[in-house]
Amino acid sequence: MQSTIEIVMGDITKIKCDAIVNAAKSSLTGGGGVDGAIHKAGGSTILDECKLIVAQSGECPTGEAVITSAGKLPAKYVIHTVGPVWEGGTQSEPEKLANCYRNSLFLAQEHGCTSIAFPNISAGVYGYPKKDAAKIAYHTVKQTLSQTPAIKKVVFVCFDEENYQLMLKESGK
Ligand code: AR6
Repeated sequence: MQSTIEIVMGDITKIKCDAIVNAAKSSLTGGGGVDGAIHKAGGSTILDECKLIVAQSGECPTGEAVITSAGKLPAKYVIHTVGPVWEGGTQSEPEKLANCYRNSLFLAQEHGCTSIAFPNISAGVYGYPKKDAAKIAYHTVKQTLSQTPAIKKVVFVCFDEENYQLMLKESGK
């Protein structure tokens, strides 16, 4: 079966996929934006698991991903990945952002997930130019799906109209 990529507008905490992805910070201590929304809706077990991961393995480097349960959310897992802070494109931000999508897909597959939902990683507080972020998000996922045959459905969950339109454009729709 061919994998599908959906682009929707909405709140990722409401999405019923095996895994939803969080745009976290390296300390995995929660924050604003989608990170805040996920911890608020999911409850304290997610933060407890994040603290355990940091205690055992240290902070999560930019571009890497770790997995926890999803607490009270409809998803089974939350994959926490750390997007790059935009610094003008001089700090390998495109490669780091692509790694977020790749590593999240691989981690989801390792945990038996068949569906995964992504927010627009780095396109908020971290200041990544939205059009460039959308391009990397869509095309990295499309390319990586050939290496993650277990993943049958990817949903890009956009929180605002601008990101939604940019993602649709990248998808050719
Ligand atoms: N569902 C889907 N997308 C959302 C939601 C939601 N409930 N809420 C916000 N977004 P951001 P970043 C969108 O700032 O740029 C945190 O404080 C938002 O509109 O959440 O990677 C972390 O702790 C934007 O398009 O993440 C880090 O310190 C996208 O999610 C830092 O922010 C990402 O915006 C990470 O910054």
